[in-house]
Parts: sequence; C-alpha cells; structure tokens
Amino acid sequence: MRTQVGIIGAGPAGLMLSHLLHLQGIESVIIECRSQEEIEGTIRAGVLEQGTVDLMNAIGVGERMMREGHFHHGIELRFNGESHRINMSALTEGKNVTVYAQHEVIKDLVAARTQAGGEILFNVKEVSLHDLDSDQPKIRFRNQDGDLQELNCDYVAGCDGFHGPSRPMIPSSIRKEYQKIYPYGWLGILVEAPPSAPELIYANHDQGFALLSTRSLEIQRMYLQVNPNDDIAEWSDDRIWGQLHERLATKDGWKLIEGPIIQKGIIAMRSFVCDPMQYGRLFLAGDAAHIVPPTGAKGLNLAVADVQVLARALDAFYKKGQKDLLQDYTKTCLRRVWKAERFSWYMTSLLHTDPKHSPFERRIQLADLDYLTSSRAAMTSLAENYVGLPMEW
Ligand code: RFL
Ligand code: PHB
Repeated sequence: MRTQVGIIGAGPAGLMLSHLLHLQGIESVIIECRSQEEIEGTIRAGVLEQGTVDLMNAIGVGERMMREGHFHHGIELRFNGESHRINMSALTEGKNVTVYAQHEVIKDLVAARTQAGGEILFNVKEVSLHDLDSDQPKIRFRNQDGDLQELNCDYVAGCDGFHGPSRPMIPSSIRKEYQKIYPYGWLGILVEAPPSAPELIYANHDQGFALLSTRSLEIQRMYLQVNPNDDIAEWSDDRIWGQLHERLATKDGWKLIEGPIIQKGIIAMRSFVCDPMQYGRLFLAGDAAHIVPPTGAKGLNLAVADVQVLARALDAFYKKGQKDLLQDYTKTCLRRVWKAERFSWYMTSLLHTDPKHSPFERRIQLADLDYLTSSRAAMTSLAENYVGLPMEW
C-alpha cells in the first residue's frame, strides 16, 4: 500500500489532519487500533475554542456543531460560597467557547472522511514505524483480518495519543521530555438531568475542586477532584452527590439538579511536553506530543492547532517543494503548546486543593482568586487564554 501521508490514530488530531490534507489535494490513510464504535463512543473533552469552531466551519464539518452545540459567552468561578462571572465575550472582543462533545466532533470528522472516500483502517494491531530517517518511511501493522500490511508513505503523522508507538521512535538521545504529575484525579460523571446553570462553573472549595459542565439539555457532565489512586467503587452515587452539593454550594442557595448517573470514571492529571515533536519524516501531533491537565480545556484544541501547522507545512512541501515550514514544525507548535501548558497548570493550581498546602499557601490561592475576579486586567488574561490565543502567537 502507498499513500502520501500515513496517519497513526483516528482521534481529533489524525482525523482533522486527514481532512485538511484532503482539502489540499494530499492523500492520506489513517490506521486506528480501536473500532469505529469505540472512537465514536469515548467520552472526553467538551469545550471547543473559538479557533477550533471557526476551523470546523471553514472546512465544512461544523454544521451539526452549530445546530447542537452550546455557545458560552462566560464562565463562573465559585469560591467562598460566592459566584463570580468572567464575561469572556466582553473581554475578548466577542469571542466565546462552544460546548460540543469530542465524540461528536469525531463522528462529524469520520462522516466527512468517509463521504470523501477517505481511508480509515479500524481495528489494526501490532503497529510499528520504520525508516523514519529515510525518504521512504513505512508503517507495518496487521489489518482487522490479521494480515500483515505495509503502508509506504512520504511522511508519517504520529497522532496516536499519549500511549501510542510514535513518540518512542524519536531516539532518546535527542528527545527531551518535560513532565509534572499532579496529586489530583478527576472523577467525571454523566448525568441525566437538565442543566443547573447556563454556563460552566469552576469551583474551588476546602474539600476540593468541582466543575459543572454540560452536554445537552438532557445530559450534564460534572467533575470532582479526588485522590488519583481512588477506586471508583469507593465513590457511591450518594457520596458523589454529597460532595458536589457541598463544593458547589453558594450563600444565596443556588440549587444543583440531580439525576441518574449514567457513567462514571476517574482520570489522573499530568502535564507533559516532548521536544522535538519531529524526527526525520515523523511528525507528532496532539496528545502524542503533549498532555495538559483538563482544567484549562485545552487538549483537543492544541491537537487541532498542531495539525493546522502540519497541514500547512505539508502543503508548502507538495505544492512548492518548500521544506522550511516542516523544519520549523516543532518550533512553531511548541510556542503555542508551552503557553497552553502554562495556562492549564495555572488553572489547575488555582482551583484544586492541595493536601500538602500550608494554611499560608491556601490563603494565597484564595487571594489569587479574589484578585482574578476583581481586576479587569486579570480577567482579560484568563478570558483570552480560555477562548484560545491567536494562532500566530
Ligand atoms: P487521542 O484522542 O488520544 O487519539 C489518539 C488515537 O490514536 C489511537 N491509537 C492507535 N492507533 C493505531 N495504533 C496504535 N498503536 C495506537 N495507539 C493509539 C487511539 O485509539 C486514539 O483513537 O489523541 P488526539 O487526537 O491527540 O486528541 C487529543 C484529545 O483527545 C485530548 O487532548 C482531549 O480529550 C483532552 N481533553 C479536553 N480537551 C479540550 O480541548 N477541551 C476539553 O474540554 C477537554 N476535556 C479532556 C477533557 C480529556 C479528558 N480525559 C479523559 C483525559 C476532559 C477529560 C476528562
Ligand atoms: C467537559 O465538559 O468535559 C469539560 C469542560 C471544561 C473543562 C474540562 C472538561 O475544563
């Protein structure tokens, strides 16, 4: 088999890259180790930056998002039993975020690729990368019937998430990895209930962080800071509701609407950056190259930003034989990545309760929240990062 760009992974990065390349007349094949049902059913991100929404509309995959997504012009920060609204639109000249689930984005991208005759090979196994430092790199794998296959390509895009096989192919002698593991986990639930609030609520509380998000008028998404080593079996529905009520309570008696919990799970939180994001003919994009804790809602958006840079660089190569954008790929992406890392780390540190914090550090955190919600300059900084920094920054 031969294609121009071999893409490993059908997450947001791989699917979006394949679609962008198709619009530029560049062929690609995606190989994915999970089934279509699995990738379209995995519950993850919910918040799309303005730039991600604009891109989806520009490339013709935004129609359902514009119909079913929720456009949020602000977020609420809650602490000391009081709510403070950050009016993002007013602070960023009309930008906002869209709440539209990642698996819906995936469905829309798979449909667009399929409609355009794009090739996505699901359920592959034993994926390995070869000859990346030559001009004829290869991906070997077993297809869903168990047959050994070789995909010859000009370039390989490693869009295979944090645990995929691409990143370890960058020799350890040139690969630098930066990492921070947080002593926090997020317990996430999906609830059958109407929304309790019109916008997302990020709450800081002595008992730990809580986040109220949404998926639709019928399904809500909520998160609780827990110990990352907790077993989900220790968290009965009653215990979860008890903590959500306590951490989200306000002095003016705001009410959280309960409903049946239809899914729950715990995720660990880390920050991670791999530098460089490329080696020979291999280019990493999305979670394969970097991870952020979900507090800033940046992961999917960063994946989309990476593949925009990569698609542009590949276009310059195929149309004009130009290699400088490909050579600069890591530098271009990491400028944005490190700013998103900083913001996600900041939001995480600001909002979570650290069991090791002294009373002094706890008061500093509350002072930071008080300052943030009083100063227009501080609110503007938060808002412009939350809705997404411009691509060229
Ligand atoms: P993905 O989505 O992990 O996709 C990688 C794909 O590669 C496949 N794969 C392989 N395929 C073939 N061979 C192999 N050997 C393979 N190994 C892996 C996998 O099956 C998978 O299909 O990476 P990608 O495309 O880089 O996308 C990244 C995003 O998924 C991630 O950053 C976000 O979900 C992070 N995130 C959020 N991001 C946001 O922008 N806004 C949010 O509101 C937000 N909330 C979240 C989040 C992540 C969360 N979790 C569960 C970590 C909330 C949560 C709870
Ligand atoms: C979500 O709805 O899943 C979500 C919202 C905001 C975040 C993280 C996740 O910061």
